[in-house]
Amino acid sequence: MSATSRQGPGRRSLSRRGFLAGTGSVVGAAALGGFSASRAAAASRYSTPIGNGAHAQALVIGTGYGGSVAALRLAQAGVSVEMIEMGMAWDTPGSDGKIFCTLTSPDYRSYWLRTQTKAPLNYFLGFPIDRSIPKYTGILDAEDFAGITVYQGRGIGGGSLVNGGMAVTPKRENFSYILPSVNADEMYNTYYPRANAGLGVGLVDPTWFDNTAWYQFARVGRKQAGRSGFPFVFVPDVYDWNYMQQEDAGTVPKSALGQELLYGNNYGKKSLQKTYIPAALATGKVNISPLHKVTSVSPAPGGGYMVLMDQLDTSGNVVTSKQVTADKVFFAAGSVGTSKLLVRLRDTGQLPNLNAAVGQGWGDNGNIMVGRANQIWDPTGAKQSTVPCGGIDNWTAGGAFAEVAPIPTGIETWASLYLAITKNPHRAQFTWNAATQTVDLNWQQAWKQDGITMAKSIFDRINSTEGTIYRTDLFGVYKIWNDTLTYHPLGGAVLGQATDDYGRLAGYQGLYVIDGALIPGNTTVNPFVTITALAERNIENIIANGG
Ligand code: FAE
Repeated sequence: MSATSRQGPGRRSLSRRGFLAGTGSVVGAAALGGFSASRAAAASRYSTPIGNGAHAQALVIGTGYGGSVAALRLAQAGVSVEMIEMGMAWDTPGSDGKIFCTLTSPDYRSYWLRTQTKAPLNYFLGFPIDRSIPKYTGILDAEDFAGITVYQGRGIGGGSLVNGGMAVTPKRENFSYILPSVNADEMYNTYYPRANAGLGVGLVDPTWFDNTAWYQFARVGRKQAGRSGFPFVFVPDVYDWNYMQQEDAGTVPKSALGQELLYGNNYGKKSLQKTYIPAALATGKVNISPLHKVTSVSPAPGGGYMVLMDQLDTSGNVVTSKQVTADKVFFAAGSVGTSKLLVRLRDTGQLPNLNAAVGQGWGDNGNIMVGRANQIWDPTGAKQSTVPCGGIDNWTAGGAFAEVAPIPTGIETWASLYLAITKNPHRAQFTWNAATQTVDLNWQQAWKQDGITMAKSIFDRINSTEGTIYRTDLFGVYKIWNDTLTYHPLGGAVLGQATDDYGRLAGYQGLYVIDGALIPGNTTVNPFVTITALAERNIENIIANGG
């Protein structure tokens, strides 16, 4: 049954009883078992795009973490939900029999409407490695702003399709820095555990870690961190660790051990396509429309909201435009997507009552990448799992938490690669540019220097202890730091500023933000567990209060 109806607003109220009745199912059933059946159901659901003129009780823009939590919990409370996703469904294999391509052979599926790849690690031994690809609605968007490239996932599942799956709950003592107005007790007692369970978070088996060739690179990272006096912590992940051990044993097709990184994962990763989304679809109250891009939201004459969207083909052309109505609209288009939409809608007159905080408080989670050249007796291994599982914690003393990342090229590189999350204090703002009809972001590349300084608090010391140097051949010619990107956009519609303390947008009833845009720029660790937990907290309050 389609989630769409034409009956008009207010058919069912959101009720606490309905919400509570449904909450138990996602964690056990969807996160851990019944995956194939759910996936099959999901595939058939994706093929019913929303009709022009349709009415939805709740419309969710985007299918990443915030959107998936919202859809599931609303549906469990009895609300019909239409999810609108600009990217593809990613449920159909290509001619190679695989849904996703590998890191080392990126093809048309790799990038969102680009004619050349834009790999974060774009040089090797000083040579550029980007290559031409056909323009296609691929899975990874490298969205360029003046001072930074923001990587984002495109498709049903949002960032969960492309990310490393590192599922880190921040240290409790850092929580007031991340979300100062949110009750930490509630988050750590209820919503972080709920998010971790719903996402299927787990840890690598330490005995296997200690022995497998696939994590030699991480063991080198641990040894060197220890020799310089830094704590090394295991980082949980949503990858199915048992599956990875079977990959190692050669009994199942490889994904983490088969160079699948950045452009999707065919087997072992529990993306949202295996957890929250099938659970939402299993309620029978959720419909998803892939390749539909929301372009406008404005008050509808009879109440509720009018939502305009373009249906795209796989070259990015508009096939048709649709106009639908919805009682309530949830912005879950990601930090950048939600911020761009809201800023444009406010400043072009569709949602003029949105306040001045919309567009502000955007940060890069302090992302900085760097490589080190190891001594000849410290090889990092030709075999490298694409799933990082450990990090170096120097947050309190130096403002940096650095993950030991793989370089899964299949050859020995003697390189150690890191993604550092730093306490970079700079925050940027999105603004509407009437001349170019675009939303600009005023981030400056020079601001990354603060993050570099913090990352150096770890790596200068390790280099000194080990007698090693930085690699200069991975991000350009004689370029040490990758200071041009982020994988972790956060903010732009900050909780308690652009919205109330639960994501209700100021100025309008029935409009909500429920994604990374709520978080003001930094989570001290990788962000998606916090985005999920905050969404769980906010949607519970929204449902309990009838919206
Ligand atoms: P997100 O997941 O980005 O979902 C937004 C969705 O909205 C996307 O599917 C968009 O296509 C869609 N959308 C946007 N605009 C529109 C529109 N106008 N109409 C319709 N649909 C639209 O948002 N985080 C971690 O915690 N651990 C990691 O290991 C990690 N690794 C990462 C690696 C990479 C390469 C990348 C790109 C990100 C990584 N992240 C990681 C970040 C994480 O994926 C990101 O914080 C979350 O996905 C953000 O969740 P949201 O719900 O905010």
